[in-house]
Amino acid sequence: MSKIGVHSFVWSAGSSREELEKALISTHSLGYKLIEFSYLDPAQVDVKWLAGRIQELGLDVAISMGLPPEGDITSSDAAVVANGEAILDRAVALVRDIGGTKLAGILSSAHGKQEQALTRKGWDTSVATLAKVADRARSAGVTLNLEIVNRFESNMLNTAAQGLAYIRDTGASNVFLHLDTFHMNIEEADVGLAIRNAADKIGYVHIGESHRGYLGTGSVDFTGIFDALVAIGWDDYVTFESFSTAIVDKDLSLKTAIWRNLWDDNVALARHAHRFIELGLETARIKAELVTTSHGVLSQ
Ligand SMILES: [Mn+2]
Repeated sequence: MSKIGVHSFVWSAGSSREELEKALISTHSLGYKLIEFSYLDPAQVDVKWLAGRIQELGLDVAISMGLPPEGDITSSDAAVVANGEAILDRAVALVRDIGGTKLAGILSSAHGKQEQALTRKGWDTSVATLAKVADRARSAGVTLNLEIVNRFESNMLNTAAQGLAYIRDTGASNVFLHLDTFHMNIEEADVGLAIRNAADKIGYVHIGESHRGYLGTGSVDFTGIFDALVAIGWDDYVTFESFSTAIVDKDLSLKTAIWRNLWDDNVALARHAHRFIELGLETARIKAELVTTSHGVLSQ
């Protein structure tokens, strides 16, 4: 069985109890095993209640976030870096309190288009800061999964290879890559090869189409991706991520440039995505078996 998750923004960008409950029920009833939430402010959301509902439904949970400009840990301003470190610590605490183990997203730099190239000093500041957060995250049982995003959303980690170099520099054992097929489709020379090359450091995977809508209706090479995931023995979550103007999170919709309506019916979308991912992985497994099995041509 494949472990398939869904980002809560497929359901709603709201964080009222009613909206969260609806997102949980929809996730569960369509057969998804994990729900991913963008960072939720514990001052606004009853985290204890939410953790209880997640557990009652037998779901897993992940939290994702992107650092804001005022919390950019590549900054030369120590106050900005300290703010970013505190934001990351709060997110780690939320993952722990909500019953999860994975913090994902853009954790090493600000999320958004930058006007300047990253400097060596910026890289080093980020590595040193994230290593400290990782140390504390370890005692909370939380891994940090660095989302590799395209050039328009960060000036830091745009390819899996860059992410591997960053992880090496942190020296931390609980820092991994969070790969996303939408971003990889833009930046990687070969998405399948990139997955194979990063195999032992992949911690989390987003499945998204090139226009962020229905899977299979854009230009992402899902055959190559599912083949690679099967080849590396990936047995952890792949999470469906899709955005449309039908559901708008003020901050994230602007940063990810969601200007078009790719769908209105989120139930139809999510049902299709689950079937698409499950069948894609199953087909890749059958292919892998076929090319390694030598059923005889000889009759008895
Ligand atoms: Mn993503």
